[in-house]
Amino acid sequence: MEIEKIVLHRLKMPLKTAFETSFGRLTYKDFLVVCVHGDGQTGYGESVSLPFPIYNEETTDTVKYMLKEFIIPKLLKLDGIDHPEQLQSIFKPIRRNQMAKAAIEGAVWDLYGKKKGISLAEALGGTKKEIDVGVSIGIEPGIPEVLEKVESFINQGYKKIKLKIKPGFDIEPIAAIRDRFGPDIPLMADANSAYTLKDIHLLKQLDPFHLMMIEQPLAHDDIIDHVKLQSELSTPICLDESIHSYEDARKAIEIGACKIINIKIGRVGGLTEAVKIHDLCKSNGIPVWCGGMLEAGIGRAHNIALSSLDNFLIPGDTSASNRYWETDIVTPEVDFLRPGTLAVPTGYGIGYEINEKVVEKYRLGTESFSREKSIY
Ligand code: OSB
Ligand code: MG
Repeated sequence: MEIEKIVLHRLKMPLKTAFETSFGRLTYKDFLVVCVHGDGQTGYGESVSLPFPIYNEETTDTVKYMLKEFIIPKLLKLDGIDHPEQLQSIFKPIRRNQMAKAAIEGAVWDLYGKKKGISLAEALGGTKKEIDVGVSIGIEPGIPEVLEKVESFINQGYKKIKLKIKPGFDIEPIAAIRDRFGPDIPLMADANSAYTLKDIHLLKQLDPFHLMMIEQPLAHDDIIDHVKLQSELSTPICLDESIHSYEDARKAIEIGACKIINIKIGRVGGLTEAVKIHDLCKSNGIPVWCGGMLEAGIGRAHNIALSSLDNFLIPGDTSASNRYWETDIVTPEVDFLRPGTLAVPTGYGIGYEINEKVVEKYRLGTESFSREKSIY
């Protein structure tokens, strides 16, 4: 595969409704669409970082900086690559910056699928034809608003309801959901690191609600304290923020820090690493699911392809485009095949076309980098 030209579009898309977590409130998504041109085809990737370093240390500006200064020059120097897996060794001298690496790696995987004439799901080893999906509900002003949202998403058919919690907004909303919708709705909580071990007694109060799991209750960089917490809780712990690599996952599993792992392609540096973590979890009997970063359509398409691997046993956060967007940047938009189920596309690569009109509508700027010269 020749990599001849790389184009970055910067987009700012307003969310239909604000999304609040324990670390902050988001009203728009600011991201990069990465286009990798080679052999007459174009592969697409999307940066999943947030505009602020509140989920991890990266931001859309740091992603852009890393791409421009270090990652793109490395790729344009190559004589071509045979397989996207080779990017891992090419990126190795660059520490961390997982979301920057993943944005371009995703585009190269798409290009690879297109060139081979296979879907991205097939290229990754996925076998599922359809995937079940859930939805993530942000912190709402009050319990009535939470109940209203839960009801609406259940009616739409979503197969997992994930509620963001934080100290002062945890036991009560969970109790209210169970009270109203019963013990059988698939319900989980995501704390985004809002608690410490001092809160063990509080977190234990969640056990009677039989949540599917509690996601990332403790610090974003911890696995040790999670072992202690898991030994005291019957609710399974799922790690999100703490897992940046296969090695992180191996250690967390080995010491018993979690029973489930949320895999986000951006957080772990790309699809190759995501598949490795999937395989590791599978061989250890740890179910995984695909997390979300409020992606637009390209990022959603990558998540769907990844979720077609067989150990994605729990519905992920990849909701339909209309959960967040007035109009998405792909066509067709990501939509249900049946309520709560998305089809895994069979077209080449990501299997969605780019809606250039929508990209243009939300575009703040474009930069192009080619083999001969870089135009800033
Ligand atoms: O912790 O999973 C998270 C969004 C932004 C940052 C972190 C998280 C989230 C979500 C939303 O929960 C998932 C989605 O719908 O994309
Ligand atoms: Mg999370």
